[in-house]
This record gives sequence, structure tokens and C-alpha cells, in this order.
Amino acid sequence: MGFLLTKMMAVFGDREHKVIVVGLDNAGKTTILYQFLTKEAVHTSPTIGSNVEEIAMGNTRFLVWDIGGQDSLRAGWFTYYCNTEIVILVVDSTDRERLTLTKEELHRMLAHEDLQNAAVLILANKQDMKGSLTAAEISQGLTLDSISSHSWHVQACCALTGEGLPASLDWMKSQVVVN
Ligand code: G3D
Repeated sequence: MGFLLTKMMAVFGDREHKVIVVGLDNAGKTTILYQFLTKEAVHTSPTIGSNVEEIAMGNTRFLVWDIGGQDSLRAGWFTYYCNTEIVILVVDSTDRERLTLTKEELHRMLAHEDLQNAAVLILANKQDMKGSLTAAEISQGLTLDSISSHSWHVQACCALTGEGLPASLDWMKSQVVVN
């Protein structure tokens, strides 16, 4: 009976998938979430909390937590990890100086046991800006190739226009369907 119920819930998508959006301050987290809500997906409920939104793509529903990226808030990221299926790491592709700091935060995060089964989507944001690093350069800077413990994907995007975001959502959907 339990199995049947689980199977039915999977078929009808009657389950929310927890997503956390992380990244340093000014990376574009809030702008990306806003794009998701207004253009790429259906906003199914008004703001649940100051930083939680539910978005839906067909039968797939994501509960998205936008976590602040300032120094004082980064220490508390781990409190959001439990049951997270997807981590979206937003990177300001023009911020070369802080790429190493982003790399350290990413690898620290992935070492946390509560994120053992989470997939990671790295958004190389602000591609519209002159001199921005490409997705391949961001990938190299974050040493993504060294990550074998988690499913990951890097996507170039521009939060202002929404470019790259539909592909991101498709990847997110593929991850929760797989799991
Ligand atoms: P955060 O939530 O990660 O702190 P925000 O970041 O979403 O508040 O974005 C920080 C600033 O970057 C904002 O500018 C926002 O408009 C800008 N931004 C976000 N994404 C992009 C992008 O893809 N391209 C460009 N050119 N700018 C972007 P302001 O001026 O409001 O501080």
C-alpha cells in the first residue's frame, strides 16, 4: 500500500522538491528567483516566508529557499540543508576576485552529510557583462571536475533577460525525475 502510494505520488508529481539557492551576496540569487517565478514557471503560491517560494513546471513542484549570501549569513547555510534535493549555486561571472571564496564555500557545502544526495546546479550568471568568465572558466575555477560524489551541471545565464534559465529548470526536473 505504501509502495503504491509512493508510486502514485511519483506519477502525479504530488510531492515538493526542496531546492536551496546559495551564492555570495550580489551574485544575482534574488533576480534569478524572480525570473523563475515570473517567466519560466508557474508561481503556485504567494510568498510562503520572506525567502521561500513554490514554483511548478507541469507536475513537478519545487520549494525554493533563497538563502542570503553575506558573510554573517553564510555560516548558517547548513541549517537549510536537510532534505534538500537540489542546490543552486549562483555565481557572478564578473567577480573574479571572489571565485576562490565561492569554490571554498561550494566544496565545504558538498562535504556536509545532509547534502550527500543533493544535485548541484551552478549558474554562471551575468553573462551579458563584458569580461565575464565563461561557464567553462567558472567550471575550472570551481574545480567542478573533481566532484564525483554529486551530480552537477554548470549553466551560463543572464538573470536580467532570463537567458539560460529554461535549460536550468529542465536540468533540475531531470534530476528529480531520475531520483
Ligand atoms: P543577490 O540576491 O545574490 O544578492 P541580486 O543578488 O539578485 O540582488 O542582484 C545583485 C545585482 O546584480 C542587482 O543589481 C541585479 O540587478 C544585478 N544582476 C543580477 N543578475 C544580473 C545579470 O545577469 N546581469 C547583470 N548585468 N546584472 C545582474 P543592483 O544594481 O540592483 O544592485
